[in-house]
Amino acid sequence: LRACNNESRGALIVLEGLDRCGKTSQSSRLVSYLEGLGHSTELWRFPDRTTSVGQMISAYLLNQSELDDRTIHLLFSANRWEKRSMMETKLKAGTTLIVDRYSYSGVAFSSAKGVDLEWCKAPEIGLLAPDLVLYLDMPPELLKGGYGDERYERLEFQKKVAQCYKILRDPSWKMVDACQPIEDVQKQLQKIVLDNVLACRNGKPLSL
Ligand code: DGP
Ligand code: NA
Ligand code: NA
Repeated sequence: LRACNNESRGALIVLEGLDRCGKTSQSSRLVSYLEGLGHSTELWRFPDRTTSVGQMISAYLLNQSELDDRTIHLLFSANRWEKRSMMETKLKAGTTLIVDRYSYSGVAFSSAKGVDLEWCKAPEIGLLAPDLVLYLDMPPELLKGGYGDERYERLEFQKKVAQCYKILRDPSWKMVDACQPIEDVQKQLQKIVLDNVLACRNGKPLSL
């Protein structure tokens, strides 16, 4: 690990991708890896289903409640907003956050339903900007082990989400082929994180 000269805050590292592409297990492996290198690191995920907003989201995802598309969109966003200050505190204290889904999921999943893209982006403005976005790329047809029972876990819908992610994607995103064996995906993620983020962040301010 290269040394960083500036007084360093933690890095905000986001993993994105379709359902069942391996984000969750890759995220936790990344945390163990960074902890092993002596970096204070935490695993976060959105939606965070533990809060009261998160419980509403969870009920919706489990098809236990019905909500208007824009209403649920704003709840997902609110779930990120309610964690913003804690996120900032942790980063400033030097803790790196590995975040399993963030604003890009918010925009991709709602715009896949046909909600206007710009409208979807608006409530995300002002959240903390990630230092690195890692996209686990896997064709929807190849998703491991098929889908579960939650609301969005259907092939036709995931294909639309993949299209929306493509629209959102910018050149700074690091694309990783998630069809490779788990260990190979992890090795690539580790290398990208070391090369791009921890090595030197140059004190990039926390803003979107
Ligand atoms: P997960 O806990 O990562 O399996 O995510 C639950 C589901 O919710 C998954 O299908 C992705 C979707 N999702 C995650 N974040 C958002 C969001 O902000 N907005 C919408 N509409 N869907 C989201
Ligand atoms: Na899911
Ligand atoms: Na996940």
